[in-house]
Amino acid sequence: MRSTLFTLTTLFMMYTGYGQQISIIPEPVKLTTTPGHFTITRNTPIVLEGAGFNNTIDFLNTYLQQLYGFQLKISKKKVAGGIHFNFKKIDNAAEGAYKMDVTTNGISIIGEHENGIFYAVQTLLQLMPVEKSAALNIPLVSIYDYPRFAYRGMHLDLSRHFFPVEFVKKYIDYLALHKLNYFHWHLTDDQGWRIEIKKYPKLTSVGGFRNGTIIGRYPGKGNDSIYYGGYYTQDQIREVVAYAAKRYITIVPEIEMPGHASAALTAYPWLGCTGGPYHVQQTWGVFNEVFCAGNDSVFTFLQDVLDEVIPLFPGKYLHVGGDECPKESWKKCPKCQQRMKALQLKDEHELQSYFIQRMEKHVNSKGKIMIGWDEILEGGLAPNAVVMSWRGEKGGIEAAKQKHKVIMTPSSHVYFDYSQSKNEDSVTIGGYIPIEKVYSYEPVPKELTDEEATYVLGAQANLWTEYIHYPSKVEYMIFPRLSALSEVQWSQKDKRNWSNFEKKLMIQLKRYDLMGINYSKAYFGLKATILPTPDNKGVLWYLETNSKEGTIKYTSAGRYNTYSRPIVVTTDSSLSAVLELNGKVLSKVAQQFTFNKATGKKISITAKPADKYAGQAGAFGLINGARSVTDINSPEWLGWEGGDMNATIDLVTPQNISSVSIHVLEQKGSWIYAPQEVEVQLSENGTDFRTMEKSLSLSKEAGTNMGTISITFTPSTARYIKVIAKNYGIIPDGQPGAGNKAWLFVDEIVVN
Ligand code: TNX
Repeated sequence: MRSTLFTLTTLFMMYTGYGQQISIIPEPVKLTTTPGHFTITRNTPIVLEGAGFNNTIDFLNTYLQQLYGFQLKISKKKVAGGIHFNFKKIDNAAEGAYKMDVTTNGISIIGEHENGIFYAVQTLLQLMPVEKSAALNIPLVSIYDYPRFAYRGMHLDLSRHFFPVEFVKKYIDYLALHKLNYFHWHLTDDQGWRIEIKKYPKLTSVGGFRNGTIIGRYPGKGNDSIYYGGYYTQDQIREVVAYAAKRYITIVPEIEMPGHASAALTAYPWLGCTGGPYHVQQTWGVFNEVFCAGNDSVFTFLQDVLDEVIPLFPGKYLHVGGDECPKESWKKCPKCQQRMKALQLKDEHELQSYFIQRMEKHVNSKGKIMIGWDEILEGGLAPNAVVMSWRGEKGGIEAAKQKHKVIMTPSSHVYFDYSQSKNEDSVTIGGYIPIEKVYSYEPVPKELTDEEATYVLGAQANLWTEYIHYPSKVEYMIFPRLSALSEVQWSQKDKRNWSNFEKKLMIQLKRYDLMGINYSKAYFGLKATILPTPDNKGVLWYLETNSKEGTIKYTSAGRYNTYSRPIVVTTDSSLSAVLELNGKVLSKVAQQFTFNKATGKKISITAKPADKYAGQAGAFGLINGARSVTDINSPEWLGWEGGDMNATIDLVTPQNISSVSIHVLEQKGSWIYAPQEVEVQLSENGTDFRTMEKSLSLSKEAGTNMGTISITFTPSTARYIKVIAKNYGIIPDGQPGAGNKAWLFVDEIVVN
């Protein structure tokens, strides 16, 4: 028996008597430790007190074989000193609960269900040393654990880029190791149809391949003209489903409708409103090639497709997409218009809603629950649908208030296609979601009452693969953010602690090394932030790193200096810095500063930008002397979805001013528009403003999507400058994203 005197319960990092760190991700509900350890050797028996442990034992033995070079044998007899598996009821715990006790006499694992036993083993793997040759000393612990959320998902887009079955299985293993239980398999989109449908073979033979792919970031530097594609046969799908089931992972297949349908329309042009011809898309974005909503044969086709898909996936959910469906072609299509008239639908949003509701009836009739992206809220929600909230939390909040189940997957926190570093070398879709931002995500929005909160099934991260061509890049994008995600999904809210997680992460990364995983080292990179100086006479270039090793050096006037405190910048300058270890550069950052009368002064804005484009150090980013040099993929941008920029700069002292300009992004394919109009007002006291001039002429910079809007006026003296940039409004017909709110992106306001 263990003496409680020696039992140490702590939320924080733990060491065993032998100095081995205990680092379990996701953090369990309850963990107590005692000095000492139990050693697993090749002779340690696995003792089964029941049946139904095969999946778990196979997983454990495969892991041991791969990492430590041996497997364990199963003992028929109840011998002491082994790893004991047993089923027992665990009171008041959620599905997937387990208990594990490691004593000097062996390991006891109990669970209520098979998945609990499986999760216990995932925890056990994390108690093993991260050095290959070390003895498998397992610290003495007692753990009681169960998940916070029933839905713990991770998505993978196989349409934009295709990955072989072997890699999909590896991906599933990664999810299992982090105690996730849903894999959202995005199988169809504009750039490729990836699932065999026997009744419609052209979906894959034609729709599964494209004649080229855009080079570089959208809008791209040409096309590689390489025939590209692939698909999964139904046999392969069954194989993957079975593989996932052995890891207690349910696959949610996604068959996109009514938008993102170019690949299907290319295969069968009669599915579209115009009859084509269509082509499998070679670039990224949102396209007007959508399923016709006025033609009954289209519904028959989609039902046939689902009738082949549904039997392949035993899980209860089927995802029908529903996102980003432009209404262009429906507006021009006589059949769609006829349908709207006949059903007295007031607009195309109601037609989309009709489309989804009609499909839901079919899905429900087959005993499945339909999931859709949050656009399915527009025009009326299908009665039994589960909503995946991706455009922030809004959709999830609204759905939960309507008593619909929701899965939170906001692009502000869990889009793993976004950069995890501010100075990312490789091409990504944009944005900036470092691991700490993922970790900070709370899936239950505070706007919900306790009762409404029960509709939140859980959370999921998405990996869209526009800019992810190879498995190694998939790993780079999901790791180590997957570790943070797993605590968001599994751990109790009061058990989540960033500084504790940071310590555990150091061990987790070593485990990833042991497993040969290609993870991002952004966490250790140099981070640069531009901050105001207390006297508003310049800006501070603040450098930091989480790396315990290396020295930060920066160049100034052509020579290296060791960084010790924020660098004060007061004039135009070009700075660069490195994190250096033994002459090797681990990470680098560079920044160009261009000064004007507003740089480093004070600023306030009325309407806050969107969470995911909130800028560096908030609104100060607009007057920090720094601009984006890399189009959308820069943390310099502040972005408003549908809203205006209304900024007031305080120059601290009155100055003579004759021009104001703002630097903006115009990338229509990504729904980002230059403002309709920019207005400048001046004031001496900050209350009474006089309007100077308005301007709407954008002068574009050659070779980029960026440009400047300048307002010049008769020189005037003022201390306060109000700059109002009016959002473009609703995206016009004929453009990608027509009918949606345009984004306004601004990175700098220049006053001269
Ligand atoms: C939006 S999230 C999409 C995808 C893109 C992704 C890129 C969603 C439902 N639709 O089609 O790949 O953005 O981040």
